[in-house]
Amino acid sequence: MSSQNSAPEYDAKKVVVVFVLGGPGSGKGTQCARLVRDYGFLHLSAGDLLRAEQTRPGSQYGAMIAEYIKDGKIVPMEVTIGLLRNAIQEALESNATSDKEGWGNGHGRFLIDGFPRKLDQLFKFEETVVPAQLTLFLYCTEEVMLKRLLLRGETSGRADDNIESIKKRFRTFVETSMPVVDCLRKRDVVAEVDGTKPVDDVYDHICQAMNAKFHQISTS
Ligand code: UP5
Ligand code: MG
Repeated sequence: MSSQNSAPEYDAKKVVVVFVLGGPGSGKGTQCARLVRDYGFLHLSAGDLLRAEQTRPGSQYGAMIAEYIKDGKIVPMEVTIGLLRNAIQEALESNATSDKEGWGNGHGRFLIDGFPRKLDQLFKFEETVVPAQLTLFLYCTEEVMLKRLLLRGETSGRADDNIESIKKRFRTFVETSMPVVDCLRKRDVVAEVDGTKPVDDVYDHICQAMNAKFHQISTS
């Protein structure tokens, strides 16, 4: 890592990062799946990476991650940033992506979903890994998010899709994660999207923001 010389590890002109933020159940994962299909981005969900690390045999963080996720608390950033950084590096080195548009020769495009969730994570990630070029923020009411998560909880098997954990996740989002969105807003790099609308409408709005930012990037 390049933290010692204070320059980010990747050049933001080559490694394009879009943060996808929003409350629990606002639709981040759903919208990212569509962006992967149409824009040649790789989807890195911080929550998915943490859940995979939690169940990885031999992981020293498994028990800690499980406890944090159930309580809707934010896992220490060293763990999450390490997982994201490894995933970025692997993708850049992988032959699987090298022939895709926007990829190869150290270039890549990443949707970072559900991260950063705390201001210190934002600063550390951009100082040591790479700054993001755009943030998509899905705003949504807690009433709508609660309904979606309880419905998903009937089949998801996620340890945090239950009413106790959901309430904690909402509180953490308002108290700890919204300051990240506010900070990015001051830099004028946030596309605000109404996440309460039907999936297709939300996606149309996201595409407008993506096309405005990355004129030539759509592959569809
Ligand atoms: N759905 C989606 N969009 C819809 C729409 N427009 N209309 C109707 N229904 C819609 O969607 C949720 C559900 O809603 C689905 O059933 C979907 O079909 C439906 P989804 O796209 O999954 O929403 P998403 O925003 O991705 O919800 P998720 O539950 O994944 O959000 P969280 O932010 O809570 O979860 P995440 O996995 O990111 O994090 C989980 C935990 O990991 C955190 O609470 C925290 O403990 C930990 N974590 C960290 O510690 N650090 C990190 O950096 C990241 C996570
Ligand atoms: Mg998700």
